[in-house]
Amino acid sequence: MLGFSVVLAPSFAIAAGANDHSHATDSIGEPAKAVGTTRVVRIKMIDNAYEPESVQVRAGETVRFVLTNSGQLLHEFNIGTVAMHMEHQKEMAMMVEHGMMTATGMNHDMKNMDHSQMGGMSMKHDDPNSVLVEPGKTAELVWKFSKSIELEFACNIPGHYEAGMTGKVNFR
Ligand SMILES: [Cu+2]
Repeated sequence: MLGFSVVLAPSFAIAAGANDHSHATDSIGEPAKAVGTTRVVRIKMIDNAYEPESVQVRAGETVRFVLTNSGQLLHEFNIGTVAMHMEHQKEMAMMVEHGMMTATGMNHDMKNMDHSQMGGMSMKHDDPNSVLVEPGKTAELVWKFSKSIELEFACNIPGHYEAGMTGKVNFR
C-alpha cells in the first residue's frame, strides 16, 4: 500500500500542476459579463501588431475589449503573464500542426473535435483569457483585472509574438 501511494504521488502532482496552469486565472483577473461595464477599449489588430500597444487599467476594473482584425491573418488577443504566453505558444503551435487553425482562420470542422487521445492534450481553444479573431471580424473579451501585476496582451499564433504582436497592460 505504501509502495502504491509512492508511485501515484508524482503523477498526481504533475496532473494537478498542469490543471493549475490552464485555469490559473485568479491572479491575472477573471472573465466578466459585459452587463454594467462602462469601460470600453477598442484595439485594432494588424499583421502583426496591435493599435494601441498599451492600455491603462485599474486593479479591480472590468474592461470590455472590442477587437477588430484589420489584417489578412488570424490573430489572438490573450491577456496573461509573459510565462503564460510562452506556454500558450506551444499549444498554438500544436494546434497549427494538427490543422485546427491556418494562417488565416480557424478550422471550424475540427474546432470541437475530441482529441483526448492525443496524449490527453485538449485541442480546444477555449481559454477564458483569450479570443481568436479572424480577418475582417470583430470580437469582444470582457475581463476583470484583479491586482497590479506584470501583464501583457499578446497574440500567440506562431511567429506573431516574436514579430512584435504584444502590448502592455499598465496599472495606474
Ligand atoms: Cu497575430
